[in-house]
Amino acid sequence: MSRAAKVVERIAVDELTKRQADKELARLSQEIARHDKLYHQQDAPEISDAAYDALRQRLKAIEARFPELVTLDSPSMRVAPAPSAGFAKVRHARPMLSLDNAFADDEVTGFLERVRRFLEREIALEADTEIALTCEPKIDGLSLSIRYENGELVRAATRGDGSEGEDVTANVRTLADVPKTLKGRAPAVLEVRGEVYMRRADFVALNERQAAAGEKTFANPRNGAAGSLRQLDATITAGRPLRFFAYAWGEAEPRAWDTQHEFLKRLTQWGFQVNPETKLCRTVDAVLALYRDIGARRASLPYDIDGVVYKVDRVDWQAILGFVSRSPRWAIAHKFPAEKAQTLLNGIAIQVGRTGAMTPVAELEPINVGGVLVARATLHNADEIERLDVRVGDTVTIQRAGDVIPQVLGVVMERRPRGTKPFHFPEKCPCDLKTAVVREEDGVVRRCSGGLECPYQQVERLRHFVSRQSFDIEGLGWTHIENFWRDGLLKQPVDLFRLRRDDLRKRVGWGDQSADKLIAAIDARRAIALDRFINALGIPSIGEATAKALAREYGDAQAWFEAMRAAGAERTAKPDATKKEKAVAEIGVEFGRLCNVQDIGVTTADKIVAFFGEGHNETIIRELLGEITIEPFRAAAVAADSPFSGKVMVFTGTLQAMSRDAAEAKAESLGAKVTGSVSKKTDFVVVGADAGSKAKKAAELGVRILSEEEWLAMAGG
Ligand code: D41
Repeated sequence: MSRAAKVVERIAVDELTKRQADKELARLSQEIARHDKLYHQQDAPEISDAAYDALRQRLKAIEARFPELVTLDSPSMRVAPAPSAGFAKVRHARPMLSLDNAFADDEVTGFLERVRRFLEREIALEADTEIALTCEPKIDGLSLSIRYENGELVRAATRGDGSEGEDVTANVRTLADVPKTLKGRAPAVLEVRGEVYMRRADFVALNERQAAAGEKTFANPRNGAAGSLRQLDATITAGRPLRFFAYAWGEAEPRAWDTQHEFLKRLTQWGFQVNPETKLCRTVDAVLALYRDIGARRASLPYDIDGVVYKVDRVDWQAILGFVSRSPRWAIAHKFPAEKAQTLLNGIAIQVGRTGAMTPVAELEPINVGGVLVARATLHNADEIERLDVRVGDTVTIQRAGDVIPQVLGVVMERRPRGTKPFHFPEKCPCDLKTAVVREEDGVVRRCSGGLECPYQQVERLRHFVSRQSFDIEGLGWTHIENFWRDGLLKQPVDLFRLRRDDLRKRVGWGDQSADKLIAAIDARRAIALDRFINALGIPSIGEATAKALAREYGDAQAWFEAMRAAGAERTAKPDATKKEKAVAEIGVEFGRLCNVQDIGVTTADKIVAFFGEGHNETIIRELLGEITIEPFRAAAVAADSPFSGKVMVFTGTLQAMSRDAAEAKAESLGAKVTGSVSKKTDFVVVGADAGSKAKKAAELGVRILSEEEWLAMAGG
């Protein structure tokens, strides 16, 4: 700071001359902008919050005295960005509609017939009038609405529930495909809608970078795009290879186009990217031929698509057709079927999970399935291998549908080479201990009996411990855990809280900053909610939902520990009862109480008390309690008057508006009980994209099925 500035600063606001005030405002603006940047973008503030507030207060006081000196770019005109409170909500001026799906050709024919009949009835369309359709590849990304006023980008929002999305303006401004200013003449107000996506090659490269840095990798380009866009720090988004195809408008004032294809042309003139595969088709035959052509070239396109969208080209007809619930009558998405492919089975590997469950995994000659390189597929379990008679060296048919793990459907018997041998499930764990494999009495699962000693289980348990639903340690990736485990830094959960900055910063690829960041992320989790803590323990059969039910029932950690010990003692005294009613009535109060918790029966109750009966588990918990505090369970306020109150719900398939986790949490907050499988007791099944057997089962049982849109509407957005 210069001497002169210092002198000015000492002058009370009341005594400043206008000239001095002008100078002082310029200086303050600059200072505030510099500190904003240090704080928000570099995470490296130089002054205390109080000192920063003092700068802003002085600026405001001077501006109040000399309003004529307030400039448009004064810090007082900007709202300081919230550091990490998530994204602000934005209401779309026009709702973002969803699309109906067609899978078979006759559903497309049916769609066109409905359109024709509707127009014949409403505007006496003549029978031989052509209804032209714009056909656009359906990009598998995430939809966005970008608002321009007088040609300037003012706001960008995610689709959200269609009515309200999240403000991602700062992030969207970093996309090269999105013009900040529209080229040429532009409407006074224009909302451009389209899809943010990532090219497959860019996605693979991003994942490689992420993995090398020990950061989270993404399952597919769509998740990569979503994860990259939804960054609170827009500088991270700026470094990600995001692209944008524009395809629709929301509010448009004035609208100077009469057809969709004309609008697409305008988009390119304004500076947007429009998918080059888009075609105008005049007959059903032309539409279906295009669908097959694009389908055949699907894998060689540089980005993922999951169908072709057909739109009635004329805007006046679109307006007459209108929409039903939230889908336009004038558009439909013709989806591609789940992709299948044949490839060579090079080997069968055995994966060991945190509870020792062993899953056979097919190691495949890598093959492109619907645009994604598949090198592994699940074989589910030993029985499945036997049923399919899959042998190493076989050519197998695999299938990939949406987000689900690819699976082996069967063997191409004609192509079986000579000399193959039936697969024998190993009798020893693949870990160094070579412990025996046991087959569970009641099922098909085989387990390594090594328990806590098995290195695979140790690593998996640690991964579970830090995972998002458990301790949720930010920035501690899977590769880190394996490396820390190998180097002896992390063997038991408690070691996490004993990691020292010095152990980290000395590691290859680490420095002071990354070490501090991880230590801070760990410290941030030294207080944890009871349900997360229970989940983190990784008790067999206890997942997120059951952990929550237990937390709700017992309230705080001490009460839960004591109840579990008492239940264990009761069970040891009466080990025979296995029927629930009998167990509840006869074994004892605490064991009975445990059996009555949601989703828990005698088998699960036994697993819980067995867990507490193991001395080393008691030790693990005791040590953890020396490092962390467990917060009592706080029930989310439950709305008693919601349509889901007291109902049993299942979510299946991929949801668009929110993650499955978030949707389930929302349902619970509305008083629903969320379960994983469909039965006669289920009240609602919410079906997202690519839903499989659960949706089918719901239909068979006559359970009420809700689309994502219906669910959102009933849940109040
Ligand atoms: O490529 C796409 N994913 C795409 C999505 C597209 N080319 N056009 C679309 N058009 C619409 C309407 C007709 C409603 C304006 C869409 C979507 N909607 C859409 N994407 C996700 C939900 C709806």
